[in-house]
Amino acid sequence: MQNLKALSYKLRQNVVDMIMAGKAGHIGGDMSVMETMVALYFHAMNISPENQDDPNRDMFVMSKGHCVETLYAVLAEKGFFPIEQVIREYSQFGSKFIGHPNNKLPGIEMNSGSLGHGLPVAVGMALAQKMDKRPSRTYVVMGDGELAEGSVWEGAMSATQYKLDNLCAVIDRNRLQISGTTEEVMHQDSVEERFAAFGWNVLSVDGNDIDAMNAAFDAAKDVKGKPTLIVANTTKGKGSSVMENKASWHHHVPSAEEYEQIMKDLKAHEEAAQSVRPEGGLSLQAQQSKTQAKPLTERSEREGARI
Ligand SMILES: Cc1ncc(C[n+]2csc(CCOP(=O)(O)OP(=O)(O)O)c2C)c(N)n1
Ligand SMILES: [Mg+2]
Repeated sequence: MQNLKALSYKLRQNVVDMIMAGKAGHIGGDMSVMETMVALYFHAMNISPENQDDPNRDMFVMSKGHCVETLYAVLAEKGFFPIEQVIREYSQFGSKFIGHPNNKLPGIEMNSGSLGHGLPVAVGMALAQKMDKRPSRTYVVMGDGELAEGSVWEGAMSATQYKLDNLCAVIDRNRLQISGTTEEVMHQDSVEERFAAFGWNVLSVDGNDIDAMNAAFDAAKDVKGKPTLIVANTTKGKGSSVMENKASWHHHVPSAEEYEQIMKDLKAHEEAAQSVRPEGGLSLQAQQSKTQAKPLTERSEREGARI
């Protein structure tokens, strides 16, 4: 039985180690989106190193590509590559583990980082799944600041036009973007009402509650005839008061003292979660994650996304 709450705090520590070693990283949004990513990869999605080229696999797009460190941590835990290799190579000259997702790496379907592109591409993926009559689903994670990009709304319109009930989008609603609050930079309340007006099924949950996220992804699978948006209400920098809710931690490398305090806080959260018995058993995907990852070499690297 795997405790996904404890896992979320363990993986946050891997992200912080990555950012310390690589001397770069979007730490605030990495921390807020962690439960979304753990729920996707260890509960909701049918994806693993074994089926990554199966046309019936679920598709994932990290549209807020600046938070690639959390994606790396989750993919490493699933067995796509060893976490030691990521921490050693992340953001180093010549490395494949760069600061935004690229599809030369196993497990990554789409290059991202230029905000606003993920939803339109995910619409295309979901439409292709429908046209090919596949049982699979497409998931996309966006930031709330990202909603200022007009292409998001073109994607939102197309998704309902084509009745893409196999598409599930998440907004990491941490209420901060690069330079301040989303309401100051480009107001958007209510995200829920806006997407509902575009014809989406909308769920609004505590996005740092792993059980709530798992339940939301389950509920989305039962919806017919329209896509689902999960508004994941989160805290930017979640896990340590050193970084929580501070716009200046959007991109920030902790000092030695900050690092010590953050790791102490994250470990305390992990230990507290470990003392609670998780509900339910270990999912199939979680069991698959136990397989030993082989280091990524030139030969094992993917040649590009195969959709
Ligand atoms: C098209 C585009 N414009 C600007 C940027 C620079 N940028 C990187 S992160 C960011 C803020 C994103 O905020 P949000 O979507 O809320 O992300 P989060 O809070 O989850 O980190 C911006 C403006 C970008 N990556 N792409
Ligand atoms: Mg944000």
